[in-house]
Amino acid sequence: MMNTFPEHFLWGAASSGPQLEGASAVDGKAKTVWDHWYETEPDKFYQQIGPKNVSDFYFQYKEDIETMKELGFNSFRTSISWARLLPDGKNVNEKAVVFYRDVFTRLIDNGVKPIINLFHFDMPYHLYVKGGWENRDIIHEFAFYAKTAFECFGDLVEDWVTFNEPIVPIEMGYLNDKHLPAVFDIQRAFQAGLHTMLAHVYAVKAFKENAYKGKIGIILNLTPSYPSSEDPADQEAAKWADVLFNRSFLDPAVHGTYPNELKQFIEREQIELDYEEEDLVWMKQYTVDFLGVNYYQPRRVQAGDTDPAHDVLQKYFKPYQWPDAKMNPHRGWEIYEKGLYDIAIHIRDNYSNIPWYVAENGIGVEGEERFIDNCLGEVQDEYRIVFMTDHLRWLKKGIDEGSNCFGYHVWTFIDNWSWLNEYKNRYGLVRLDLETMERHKKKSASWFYKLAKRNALPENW
Ligand code: BGP
Repeated sequence: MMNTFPEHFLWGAASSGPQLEGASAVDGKAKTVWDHWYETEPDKFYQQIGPKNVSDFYFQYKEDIETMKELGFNSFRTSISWARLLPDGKNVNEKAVVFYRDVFTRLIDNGVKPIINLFHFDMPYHLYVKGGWENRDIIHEFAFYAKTAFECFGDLVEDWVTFNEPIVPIEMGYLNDKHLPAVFDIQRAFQAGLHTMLAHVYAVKAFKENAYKGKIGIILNLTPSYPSSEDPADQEAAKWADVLFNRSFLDPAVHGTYPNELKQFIEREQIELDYEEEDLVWMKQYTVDFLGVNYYQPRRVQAGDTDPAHDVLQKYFKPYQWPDAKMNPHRGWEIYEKGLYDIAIHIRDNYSNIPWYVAENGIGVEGEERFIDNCLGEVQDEYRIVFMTDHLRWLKKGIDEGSNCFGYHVWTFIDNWSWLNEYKNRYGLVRLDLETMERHKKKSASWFYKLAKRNALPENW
């Protein structure tokens, strides 16, 4: 049928340990960089809400998993907390094993396939103080953690992800002040980025060499780069934005090599990178089985400045505000549904049509209590339904034209804590009452149920 998705299409939501679990100082979990940052600079956090007791999944997961079933989910992605599973980096925390095993077992028993990610921005603090991604030791620390997770949960989990948006801690921490270490240093950014990629490669190697069952992939935030005009200088700018922000992780993960343009950039900017020859051998050999793509917004760019004041990237491209852009004013992100189709076709044509899924797509809205219907007591989030429908239409077109997409996950299930905005913008299909930690389904929850159960867009319901 025209608006029906492929058989066994995955429907569900994405979240992460640090944004959903809470209990950040409970049952032996060690501190992450976020716990540390909040302890030292709480003013940096919106309304001073820190990571400690977010969304309460650690205590309410049994009921929450029942709710997932009521929403029609057949899959759910979250992450294991490295600092919970291996508080000192070496010894397994049995309480974490019990918790995660029960979560995964209940998901499976409720017909919800767990897709389990190993890293969602939550570096253990004891590793951060040793240099975090800048210290080569992190590669082996991460591979050890990955192997521990495969050993502890490999009988339950068959769909593994190494990283969510590995570029974000680099971009936001080494070229911005939104994640720690909050510096602007292109040399450090590239070294940390290379170590992140190698940590991924050595984790995939551990997975394949030990022949664990299932598949392993990576989740990237692919932002298609659109030039502001036909002018060759603007076109060139879009190419650089794509090389730096998409291909820097996409090419090595899928093709096993870095793009030549990235090597040119490194030479031109005189960036010195430490690595070992065999790293590149393993990178070539241990590519991913599948890709997750987080898509919220496109990147619009124009030609850069010849002599930028301090931001070296501005030589290559500058942001461009398209006057016709439809914006989500709460997040300041452009809404451009066709971007999802462009991604689908790009993966089909340039990335061997590798199996992929939409691992995050959603809309964050401030002040959602405005939309609570007094009789129903339910947030009437029509805008979220429209947002998902419009993106799904473009996704469907990409699938119809042969792109190998196997699922769609909305960000998110229950309103989550966010890195930069805490609970300012709400993304969930289910509303979280911050006072009581009670959950209330929004209108989009019953809409999502129909979508998932009929495996089709609304015209076929
Ligand atoms: C993605 C992250 C998520 C989530 C989402 C929404 O980039 O993977 O962790 O936070 O963005 O963004 P935000 O919370 O900043 O509004």
